[in-house]
Formats: sequence, structure tokens, C-alpha cells
Amino acid sequence: MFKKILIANRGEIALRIQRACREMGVKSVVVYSEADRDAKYVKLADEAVCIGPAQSAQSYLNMPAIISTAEVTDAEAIHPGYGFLSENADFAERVEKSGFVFIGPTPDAIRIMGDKVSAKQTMIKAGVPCVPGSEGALPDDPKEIVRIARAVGYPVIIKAAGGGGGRGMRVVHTEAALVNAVQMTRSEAGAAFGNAAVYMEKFLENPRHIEIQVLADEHKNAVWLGERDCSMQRRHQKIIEEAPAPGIPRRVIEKIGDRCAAACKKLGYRGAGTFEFLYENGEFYFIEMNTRVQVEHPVTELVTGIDIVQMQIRVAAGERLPFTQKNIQMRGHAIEIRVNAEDPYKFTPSPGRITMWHPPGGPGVRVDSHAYTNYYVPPNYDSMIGKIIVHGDTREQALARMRTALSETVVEGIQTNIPLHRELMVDPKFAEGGTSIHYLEGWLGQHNR
Ligand code: MV4
Repeated sequence: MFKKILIANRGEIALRIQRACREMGVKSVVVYSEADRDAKYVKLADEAVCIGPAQSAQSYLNMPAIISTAEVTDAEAIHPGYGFLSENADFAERVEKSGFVFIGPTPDAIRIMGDKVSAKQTMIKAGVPCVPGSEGALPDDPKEIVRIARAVGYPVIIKAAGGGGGRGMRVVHTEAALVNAVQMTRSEAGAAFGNAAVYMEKFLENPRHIEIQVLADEHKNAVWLGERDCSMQRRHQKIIEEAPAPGIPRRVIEKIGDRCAAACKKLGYRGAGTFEFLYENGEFYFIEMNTRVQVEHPVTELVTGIDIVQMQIRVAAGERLPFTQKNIQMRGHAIEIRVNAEDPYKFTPSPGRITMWHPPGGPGVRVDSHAYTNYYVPPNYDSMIGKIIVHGDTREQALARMRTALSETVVEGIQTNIPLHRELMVDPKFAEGGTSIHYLEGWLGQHNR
């Protein structure tokens, strides 16, 4: 096992990784920006090094600063967390070339999944069901594009190969709008991602977003750790995640989970990963793979009892997964809500000083947050300041625990989205389970004043 790890991230996930290290007897170094100087996890770290000013480009995205910090502190491995450099194949490669272990997949795996066209081709070959669409990138010939769209059937969606997470997409309902839409998506993609390649899929009108968590080691072992339902989102920002996904038959999930684990083995995938699917009318369709630990990993940790961050570190050190698929059992139900420093109905960011932070507690309640009373939420980064995750024997018990947890939670001095979460936790349709990716935006349209 490593003696020391550098954590190349901030906020709650930096604290989460630090806790995993401490439990394993591994020392950790955090890098921080000038805006995060007073963060508690910086003070709690074994070592902390300021790597630059508040702007991410000069600190958390500053590869030379991060790698040279690993050098001067004698760290052996770098954990990238989520966001920032976590899915940057060039960074993973530079980390390895500098003699450190990148805690994540190989640069090649990151690169393949970063290009959504090659990701999809890889999954088709590995037997993972995908959304019907173009075979690879779209050709230039407009006649060919029209022909492909006719074969797929309208509506179609044009997506940038370099996009993902909702960036660089356009829905097309008619042949009349098709060629222009492809041109527009191409030129935007070229400017935004430096890659003008686009592909086409059948547009699914009302799907759910279900993802499968996987873990794999370097010894050809791979397992899937159940699914998460992440359909409750606004503008591609998830706000509630849960496991298991309500109302999906276990045999349907098991079939897809086994396909994901088999794909990992076939690819020689290493580390934690997430297969993202759209789920509609009882069918799963792969859309993207994330090659990092995700914000919502705790719901899977609570239903499986497996520490995903520790597993990332162990497999990065070359260890074998300490379990096989048949050892993995799902127990109960978990729900996570993201606490954001923002206006709960207008969604404008609300950075500033937290004058009172009172997190909830009690049975089955977990809070992953770096916030505390007197913590100043800097305006420079994502508005998420923490997560409340509950676990219960049933979804009903988990919901009741979340309602209680939210009733206990006090955050003063800044605005948060907790009032929105309190309303959603008593919404009859959410309580029923199984709402689609469009539910929250519709709900907000009805309830917003
Ligand atoms: C789709 C889709 C419908 N049909 N693909 C958006 C984020 C990116 N990961 C893929 N996305 C979508 N792809 C087809 N063929 C609808 C979405 C989508 C979506 C997906 C997951 C979660 C939230 C979403 C919100 C809007 C659109």
C-alpha cells in the first residue's frame, strides 16, 4: 500500500478521500488554492500545499503545480476526485510519466470513454446495449445524414463526440431541420471541444437516468455494485440520487450489471467507473461512461457496505478486489440529496459566510461535507457544499429519515436548496418513485413563483 497520497481536489470530496486514507493508515497531502486556505479539511490534512490563486485554471487544473507538489512531498499516488482533472487523460499520462500512480483507470481507458463515439463503439463490441443511431461519427455528405436519420427514425439527437454530461447536443424533429442542426452542432463542438465529430441517436422522449457502479482491479476481476437512479436533475445537474432504482425488476438490472462487469474485464478496465444508461419502457440504453468516482457514490456505499474510495486506492496500488460478485449483497435503500449554496428556486449561486451549520444525525444518516459554522463558501467553484445521505430498510424508511434529517438541518448566512429538498421529499410523485429526467423541471414550472 502507498505511504502517502496527494489529493488533487477540494471541498467535500477532498475530505472524503482524506478520511479513506486515514482509515487505511495512508498519509495524505492536500493541494489548495488561495480561496480554500481556511478550509477545515486543509487544516486536518497531514500536509497541505498552496498551489495557486482561486481561479481553477491556476490551481486545481494546474498540472505542473500538482505534479511538482507530489514530488516535493514524496507522495506516491495522486487521487483526482471528481471534476477538475479527474477525466483528463493527458493529466493521467503526465502523472504516470512523472513516476506517480494515477488513482483511476489507464490514460487509454479515459481517452476512449472521453470520446463518446469511441466509447459507444467499445460498448457495442462488449455487448452493452446502446441507443440506436449512427454507426460511429456522422459523415459530411448531407444525403448520407438524411438517410441515417430516416433509418433511425425521428426525433433524433445530434451529439458531439467530445461532449458529454449534456454539453453539445441538439434534438431534431424533422428532416427539414436536420442538416442545419448537424452543421450547428459540428461548429459548436469544434469550438468548444476542439473536435467537430458528431453522432446521431434516436431521441428518447421520457427516459430515466440509471447508472451502474463498477469496480475493477488489474487482475481481470470486475464487479458491479448495483445501480443508482439519478433522474432528479435540473439542467444536467443532479440533485437527488438513490439506490436501488424504484420499480425496475431485479432480473433486468442484473442482466445489465453483468454486461457492465463483463465489459470491464474485456477492456482491462481498472478502478471505479460508472456506466450511464437511459431507461425507457423496460429497456436500458448505454449513453456514456464516467471514469472517476462520482458525487453520488455514497448511496452505493450505503446499500453495499463497500468503501468505493478505499477500493479505488487499493486497486491503484495493484491489490486484488477483496470480494467477488457473489459476495456483494444489496441491503435496504439509500437516498442522497445535494446541498447547494444557491437560491432554492432561482438557482443563482449564494456564496458567503455560513453563520450557522447544524448537520442532521441519527440512525442511517451520513453527511459528507467540508462546511462548518463560520466557513466561507468561496464564489469561485461549484455551489455544492455537501451531501446528506440516508439509509433505511425500505425506500419508505429512507424517505422518512431524509425528511427528519432535513427538518434538523440548519444552514444560516447563505441561501441553500434545502427548502426545495424539503418540498420534494413530500411530493407524492417522488414518493411513488420512478419519475423521469424531465420531472423536476416540470415540477419547478408548476411550483415556481
Ligand atoms: C439523450 C437523451 C435522450 N435520447 N440521448 C443528456 C446528458 C448526456 N449524458 C446525455 N443526455 C441525454 N441523452 C438520447 N438518445 C436525453 C438526455 C438528457 C438527459 C440524460 C440524462 C440525465 C438528464 C438529461 C436531461 C436532458 C436530456
